[in-house]
Amino acid sequence: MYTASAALLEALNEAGVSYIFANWGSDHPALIEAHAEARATGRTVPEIVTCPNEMVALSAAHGYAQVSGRAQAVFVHVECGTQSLAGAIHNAAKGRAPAFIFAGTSPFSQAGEMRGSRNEFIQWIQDVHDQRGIVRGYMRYDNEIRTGKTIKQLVHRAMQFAHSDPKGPVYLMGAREVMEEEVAPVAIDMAHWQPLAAGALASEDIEAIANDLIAAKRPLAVTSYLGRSPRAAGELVRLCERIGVGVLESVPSAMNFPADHPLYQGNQWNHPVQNPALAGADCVLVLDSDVPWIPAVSKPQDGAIIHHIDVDPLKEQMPLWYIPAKRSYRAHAETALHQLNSYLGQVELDQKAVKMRHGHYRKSHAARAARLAALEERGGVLTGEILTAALRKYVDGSTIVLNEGISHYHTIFDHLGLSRPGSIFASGAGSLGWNGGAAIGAKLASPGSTVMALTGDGSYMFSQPSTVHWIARRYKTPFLQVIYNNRGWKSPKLSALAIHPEGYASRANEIGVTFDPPPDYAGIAAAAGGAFARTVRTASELDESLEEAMAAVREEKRCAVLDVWLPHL
Ligand SMILES: Cc1ncc(C[n+]2csc(CCOP(=O)(O)OP(=O)(O)O)c2C)c(N)n1
Ligand SMILES: [Mg+2]
Repeated sequence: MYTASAALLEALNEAGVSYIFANWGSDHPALIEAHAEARATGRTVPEIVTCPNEMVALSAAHGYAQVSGRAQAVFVHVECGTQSLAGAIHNAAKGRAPAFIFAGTSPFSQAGEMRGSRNEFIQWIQDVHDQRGIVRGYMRYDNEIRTGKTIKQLVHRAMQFAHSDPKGPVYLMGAREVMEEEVAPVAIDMAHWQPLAAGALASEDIEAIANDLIAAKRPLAVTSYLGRSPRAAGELVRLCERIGVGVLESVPSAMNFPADHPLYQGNQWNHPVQNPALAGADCVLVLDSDVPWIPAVSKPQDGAIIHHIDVDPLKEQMPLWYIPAKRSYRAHAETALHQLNSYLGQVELDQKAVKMRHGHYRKSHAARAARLAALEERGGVLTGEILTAALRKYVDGSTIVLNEGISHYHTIFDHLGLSRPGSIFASGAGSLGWNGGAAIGAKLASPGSTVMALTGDGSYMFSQPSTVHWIARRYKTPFLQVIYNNRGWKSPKLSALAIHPEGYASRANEIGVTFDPPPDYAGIAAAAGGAFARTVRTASELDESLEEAMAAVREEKRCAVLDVWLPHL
């Protein structure tokens, strides 16, 4: 029997989807049957990963896409499962991660008119007015599958949206009767369904940007997510070395520029002070950034010339967004930087000026490196800096780090100091709990890599660790998870104090952000998935615990969770 559901699975296979992160329900009999039939008859279909929680499912697809660039499928149950995707929807949308989401809908017939008609009480209750509306504000594309006859074209159109800049999640829904419909096979030529070609700069724009950079005394590039296309970081290095451009990462969600490069000037988050590199720059090239600076606390000097190249320069998902750019360009960073480098290859540069720019940035880079090294010196207290420096020893050429450290985001970027494209990711968004699912996805996308998920204690709880560690054992995706445990939510406390530094909250003993006594975080993972579990309360326990945890991941191939107690928030 060849149904709409069989066709959907075939389309996913054609689109290169390897995994379906699935949470099944009464809307899915046709898909379950089609998948089982494909398996029994030897047709290739994506592998099903059973996900007891939908947020974890979409986070896994998010992590997979970050590592591989490819959308995977997430199957959820009608509007209920759609809602359970929860904040992972925000993360995939804001983080521009491609993902294909399918949900069934309540059957539209109730007297047995068609195969798939209602036969369970819940199908009346799950009938809602606008299921797609639940996620519409976040999807690059959403549609209802109304017939199985064109289902493959709809899947490939959705995938084209998902993989075209600005990338992101897409949503299709289909009722049971439609998913059961028997259809004739449709042949698809994948050459006609590729993502849009990368956006490039017009030739006069290349010249204008290059000339402003060359004319500047202190040119600076600011970026957040350019490194998601691995070759873009190399192009940025070439550009910066040729002219002497410093690089500042703002709220990075990828490895954008080698941290050990003398032109690297660090990364900024919610630091409540003016960034000196930004203040000193007279020409700023903003490349792929949602928040290049926070103008109320830190911004470029008045009169600085700003050029802005982005896959999404209008920030179409952000109602309020502007920077004082001389010009903004919609282009793929790797392509645009390659164009700029080709142009610069034919231009004679003032080598004295280039040398002076390099000299300035080299000096501030070295001063920063010394400041960071001092923070890693071991005293009695186990800090986030010391923990991260200890972790750095275990990072090799195939390690993928996922950073959901929240108030330790910058500590992790600073003290890991990574330089390989693709070696580190953050969610790129703001709904906590991405790291656990993302670690599963990252490991599935790159089985040969060592995956490290570094998380705040609050973010560990948000990540649904019982589901994550059950999946990780079942599907053999071992990773190291390190909890930066400050016994609660430090960030909301910092937010309150930033606005009300002398208020009642600043003097209160309890403002609802602490977790004392905390759960046995590592024990949750051990119970759910047999993870190696260890709580580290002092600096003296750190090295041995890390050694054992890494051995559990690399040799025993099981997850390890280290709950590391840092100073109380
Ligand atoms: C789903 C979700 N709920 C709530 C928040 C608000 N929030 C931002 S940071 C934070 C605390 C996170 O705690 P933890 O991971 O321990 O990091 P810490 O701030 O302690 O470093 C919270 C609750 C959020 N961003 N996302
Ligand atoms: Mg915390």
